[in-house]
Amino acid sequence: MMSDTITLALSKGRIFDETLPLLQAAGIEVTEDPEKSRKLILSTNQPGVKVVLVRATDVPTYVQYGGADMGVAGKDVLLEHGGEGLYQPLDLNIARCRMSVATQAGFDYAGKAQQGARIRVATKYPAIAREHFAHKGVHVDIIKLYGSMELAPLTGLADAIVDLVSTGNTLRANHLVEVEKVMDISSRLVVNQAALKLKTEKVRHLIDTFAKASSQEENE
Ligand code: PRT
Ligand code: MG
Repeated sequence: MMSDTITLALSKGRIFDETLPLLQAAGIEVTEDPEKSRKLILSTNQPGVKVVLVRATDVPTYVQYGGADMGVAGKDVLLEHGGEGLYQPLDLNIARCRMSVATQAGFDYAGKAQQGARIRVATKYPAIAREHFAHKGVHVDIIKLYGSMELAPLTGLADAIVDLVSTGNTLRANHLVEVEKVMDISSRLVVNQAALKLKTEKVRHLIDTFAKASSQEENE
């Protein structure tokens, strides 16, 4: 990417939508609607700022290798990626939800997830799940899934799932209950280490503006 341009990696959907007000606070207006166009590189009203659209799980990778100078990624995604080569200056407090353990309503989670016991957990988040159960001293067989995790306890594939919960509607619709919160989740700003050195002024300005804009929202 051109060295006088700042590229920001965002994923379509809630992260894009909730980052827009932060960009606006920095005077940046994205001039194309990602839901109406197939373009993956979006211009803004500022010639020196571009947005690239990538899958949520690819944001850390783009920023790590300099495919983008900055990005916005969920704590879930960052913990699974490992955060290597990323400067993480700011919790933006957007796209909030929680990581939780869920089971079928009749499952005796408290009884089964005891120290020294063994349970089967299906999840898209193996690193987070592994760390959670290791901390509790529970042996865990992790089954990695890429979607429709709610099916796993219903079909007998696993005793429990570890997944993101927001309203709880998805769990309720599938007769699952949230039995334990693993952690609160929000999205963070991530910055490429080289961009921080080579484009210090522009990067710092954006970090400062986002910091003010996101804490203002928090205080409202
Ligand atoms: O959807 P896609 O496969 O394209 O990619 P993605 O799921 O990785 O992206 P996206 O945009 O859905 O999520 C991006 C980030 O938003 C995640 O990494 C989280 O940090 C954050 N976030 C906040 C959420 C949610 N809330 C959320 N509710 N991500 C996913 N969900 C899903 C959850 O997995 C579950 O299927 O929504 C469902 C639960 O919602 P409720 O409201 O029914 O409880
Ligand atoms: Mg999704």
